[in-house]
Amino acid sequence: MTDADLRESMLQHLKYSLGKDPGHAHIYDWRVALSLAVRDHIVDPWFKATRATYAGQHKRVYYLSMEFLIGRLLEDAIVNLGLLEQAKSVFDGFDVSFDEVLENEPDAALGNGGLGRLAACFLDSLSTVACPAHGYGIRYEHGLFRQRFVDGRQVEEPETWLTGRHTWEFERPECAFEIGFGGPVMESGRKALWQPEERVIAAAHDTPIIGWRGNWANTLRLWSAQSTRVFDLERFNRGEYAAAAEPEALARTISRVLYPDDTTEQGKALRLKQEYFFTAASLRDILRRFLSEYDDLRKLPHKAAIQLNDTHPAIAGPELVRLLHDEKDIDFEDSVEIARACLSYTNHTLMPEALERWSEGLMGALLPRHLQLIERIDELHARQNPSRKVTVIENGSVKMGELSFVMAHRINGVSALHTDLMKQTVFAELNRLHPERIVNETNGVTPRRWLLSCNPVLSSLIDKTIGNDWVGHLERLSELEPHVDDTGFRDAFADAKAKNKAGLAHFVRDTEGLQLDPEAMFDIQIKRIHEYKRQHLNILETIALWRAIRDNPNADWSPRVKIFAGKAAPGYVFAKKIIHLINDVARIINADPVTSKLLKVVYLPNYNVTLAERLIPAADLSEQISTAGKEASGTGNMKFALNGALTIGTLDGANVEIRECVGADNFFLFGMTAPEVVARRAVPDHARKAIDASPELAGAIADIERGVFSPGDPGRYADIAENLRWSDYFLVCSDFQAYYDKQREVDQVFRDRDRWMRMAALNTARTGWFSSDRTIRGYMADIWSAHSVT
Ligand code: 26Q
Repeated sequence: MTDADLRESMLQHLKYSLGKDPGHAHIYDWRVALSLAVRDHIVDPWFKATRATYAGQHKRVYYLSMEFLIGRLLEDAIVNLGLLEQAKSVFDGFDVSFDEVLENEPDAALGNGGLGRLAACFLDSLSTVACPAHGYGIRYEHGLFRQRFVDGRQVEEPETWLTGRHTWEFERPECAFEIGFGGPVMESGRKALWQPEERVIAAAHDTPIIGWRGNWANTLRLWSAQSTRVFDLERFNRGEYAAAAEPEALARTISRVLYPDDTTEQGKALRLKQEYFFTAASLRDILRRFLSEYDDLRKLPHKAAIQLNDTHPAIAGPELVRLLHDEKDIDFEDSVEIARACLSYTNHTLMPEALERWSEGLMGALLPRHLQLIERIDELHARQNPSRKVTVIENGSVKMGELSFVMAHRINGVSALHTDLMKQTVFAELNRLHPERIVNETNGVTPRRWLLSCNPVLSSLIDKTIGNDWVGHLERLSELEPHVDDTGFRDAFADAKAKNKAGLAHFVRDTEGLQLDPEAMFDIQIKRIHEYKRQHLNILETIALWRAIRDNPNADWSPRVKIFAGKAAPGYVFAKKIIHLINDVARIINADPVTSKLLKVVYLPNYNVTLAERLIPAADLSEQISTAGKEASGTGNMKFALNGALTIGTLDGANVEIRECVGADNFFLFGMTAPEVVARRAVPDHARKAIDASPELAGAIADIERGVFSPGDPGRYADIAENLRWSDYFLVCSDFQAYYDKQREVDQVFRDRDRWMRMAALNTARTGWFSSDRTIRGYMADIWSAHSVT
């Protein structure tokens, strides 16, 4: 496709799809016109892929996820189709900025964090490796809330990604299913007949997902909820306008908004409705597609692999059994076997409070037939495994992790450490019964978005050095390794980093009005705010460093910029306090004339995929400092390392494997290991002991308590200080000194810029294994028995 073709196609869309004359077109119009022109180029490979899958009767993968944190799609599609140069030159021809056009696209923020972003990377990789697949999820009207700060406090605002035209999707009015809730279960002979009392329609919306080089495209099918009744004309005619629209509004609430919690908001009926709504619609769609080609449902496992992204779609187990047994008359035990052979489950957390449970009361009220089936699944499992006692239902609640486990033929963790801990802790008993079921599939990230597009300067250096094959074969980055000894390469690598840092400094100046020294170390922690992720450890170290600089301003300090970004769940009071504290600390430190050349603190609001794409390429240091044993994997850690940032981190999640890949010399390790964490917690007064042993920590906490960062309101952070002193479950105090000391070592190394750049370049050269293409190939081989179509 030439520049002229793209230009022509875009002008056609501007005129005929948008009804705009180029002279009157706004950035929005250009963006939509370009998106539609690009989308046209996805349709043919998309059809080709669908036809090839039908023709070859290939097995399909179905990825069920409550969240797909996609971000923007335009640049991704352009890059994957190889149209970047053409698109740039088209806009050079008009007086329109291509960057502004790209930036006009809203982020599709249909996810909370890591789990949702992983699903989005998997979609990219499934298409890249030409694995026939569908993503299934919810078409939320409102994605994750927008975050603002008012006097340093987080304020949430609704997100509105669908106000303009959603250029990527195709509505499928013909593809709709009725989904039922509540009502009684009748007995008719030996058959159970569920008669739901409430019904909503799940309507399909398809987005094609194009893979690298445009060879294959899969479908992301998102369901939106609609009323079975349009509106009540009789009531309307009586003048009851609001009441007339009520049934419609009620049905739509199901797909109205993403739950903004990334642990579990226990027991919310609407959340359970969302889970069943999209899972049931997806399964009906899967069976419809299977039955359009085959007639023996017992063969379903040969043609469909259904992956549950965490327990959120766990109701798929009983629902599939219900469809097979109640509706297709297959024997109960056979139905369970068939369902299990199709289903597999990915676990993303071991924290007990984050494991989903639903009360039998709520489950029975909304999904009465499923509750019965879960009881039978429990009985069957007990009968087949009489020696041991594990049940899905316990003390009046349904444990979704156990349900997913017993209904899945494979259960996977997301990093080596996490999978081991899973075997030893939450699923120890079930693992003894079914030792073949648990496997590890270490997470990965798509190199298209997380290196090629977000870091064009580094990408072109890599292209020049080893050619451009690495984008589809990331392990080829290892070919950079011999060049790391070449000063010319190291200088070019350092230049790329410097350019990205200068870009970020401009951005921060424009958006926050803050001047950053681009020579300073950019030290970045970006992720959801959680006590286990320990942003408060980072800010305590920042305070301690500030105090040390003030005590000795003329010592040989390494200038640093501490950058934070991330959202807190609206109901997570402690996390919101941490945000407030960081903002307060930033205000005081940035205004200190003694230290301001050496230390700055920035909290960027509204962290999202797009902001991550800007920050990660500009990082020198990546903060991955969770309490060991708590972070299942992390994926930000991989993106930073790939983009040539060094990690300061604990032996947690995938940090362990990253360190093995890059080499211990190129990773700043500190802190307790997972078993040491368990032992330390048993030490009485562990926090007080750690504070007593560290004057730096004691000083930092005392400053917080004296109101140094909240003048006039010294009690503002009393609860944080108290938590640190008296409970400190996440062992911030116990790890503090090791962290502080390691940071001073980081300072030392950063002063030797050439040594630092060598380490940074080795991080890029040695992290090719963390491509999500590798992860997807692992799932295909170990879990799905699926194959690429070539
Ligand atoms: C569940 C029920 C009710 C309300 C909310 C939720 C909910 C929503 C999102 C529970 C959990 C999540 C998200 C979890 C998550 O993002 N986990 C992260 O998954 C990543 C991908 O595997 C890992 O890298 C991270 O370590 C893990 O924290």
